[in-house]
This record gives sequence, C-alpha cells and structure tokens, in this order.
Amino acid sequence: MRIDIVTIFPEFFGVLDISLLGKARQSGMIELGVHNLRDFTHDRHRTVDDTPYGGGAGMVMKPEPWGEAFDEILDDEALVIFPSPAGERFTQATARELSEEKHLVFGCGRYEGIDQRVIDHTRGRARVREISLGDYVLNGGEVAVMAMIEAVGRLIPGVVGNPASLTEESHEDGLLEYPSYTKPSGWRGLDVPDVLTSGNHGAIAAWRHEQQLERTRRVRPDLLGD
Ligand code: 6GU
Repeated sequence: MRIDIVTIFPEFFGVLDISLLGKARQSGMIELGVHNLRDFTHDRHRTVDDTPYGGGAGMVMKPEPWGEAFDEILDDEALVIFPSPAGERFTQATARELSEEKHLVFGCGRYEGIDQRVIDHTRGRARVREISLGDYVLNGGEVAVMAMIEAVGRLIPGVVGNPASLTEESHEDGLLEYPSYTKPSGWRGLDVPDVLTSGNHGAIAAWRHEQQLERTRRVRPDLLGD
C-alpha cells in the first residue's frame, strides 16, 4: 500500500519510522510519502491560510496549495481522506475497508478547515471520504491521521506477525476484548481465574465469551444495540 500525507506539520509523522509501521515500511509493505503543504505555495511567506468569506473566527486553508499538492500526488487508484470532526465515524469496519486500498492520500486540515472547493474539486478526480475519529474536537487532522494509519496498517497482511492476534480483539467481533493474564498465577493477593489454568479449552472459550458480553454490557451497551 502507498500512503501520502499532506500537512503543514510533516515532523508530526516522524514516529511512523518506528514500531510495527516502521518495520512494514522497511520491508516495503507500506510506502509512505509526507508532503509539506507549504512546498506548494509560491509567496515569500509560504501562506496556506486566509480569512473566511462571510466573516467569523479563525482562518481557512487556501485552495491553491492543496490543488497543486494533489496534482502531484493523486493517481487513478487514490482514495483521498480528509480527517474532520464533521465526517463519517471511523470504526474497525472503516479500517478494514481502507486496508484493502492501494493508495490512501490524507489531507490534514488545520485552523477552521479547508476551503470547501478543495473537497468538491477533489471529488471530481478521485474517491473522497471525510472521516472523524469521534465526537470531540482536535486542533488538526494530524493526530487523527496517525490513529487511522495505525489502525489500517496493522490490518495489511504481513504487517502484524500473528494473524490470530488480529481477530481475537476488541471490536473485531462487535464485542470488547476479554481480560488477559500471564505468570505469576498469584500476584499481590490476586489470583488468575481458575478456569484459565484448568486446561479445559471449551470452558476457557465459554468463560472468555461470557467476559466479553459482561464487559460490553457494562461499559458499551450501545454495541449490543441496547
Ligand atoms: Cl478526524 N479531525 C479533527 N480536527 N478533530 C477530530 C477528528 C478529526 N475526529 C475527531 N475530532
């Protein structure tokens, strides 16, 4: 998969050099391009924003640098994603869909947003999705894109070593994860549940499923449709 990011804070994405995603890049499974939006300006101050038409607080990102950046980056396979608190909600299902793409292009907005014509014009030459992480406001798309890339990257075949660790996880089956334990079996007066040391695999599976249901009912009843 190829991933391009357009941002005024390219340094933000330095952490993608490390950890699982860093390894995926070294092995060539993920190709990453981070582009500074200011490199597509032509004035001495490298201006990327201006005051909003109609008035109001804050600044709006100017369309021209975005147009030039996308002229250079987009191809026939690109899916363009604009992180935005006004977008559709990002879920594990979204991450799965994105992991099947060949080319993701993230356009990170700052200030009060990007001139709407950038999104409208981009829809004329590529598939576009506006995606939100959740119902809260971040200062810009950078941190959101980092989260999306981590969620998507680990679903690309070969990026996570053990594929089973992908399916036995919160949200993959619509339920929250069951609690995990390791040695020692007793620690500070707390014991590992007996069933886990019983060797009875059927009982263990049943216990884990019950734990998933209990936890989901308690903290995320919305996932059960209740
Ligand atoms: Cl994707 N962007 C911003 N700026 N704020 C958010 C968000 C995205 N998702 C939740 N809040």
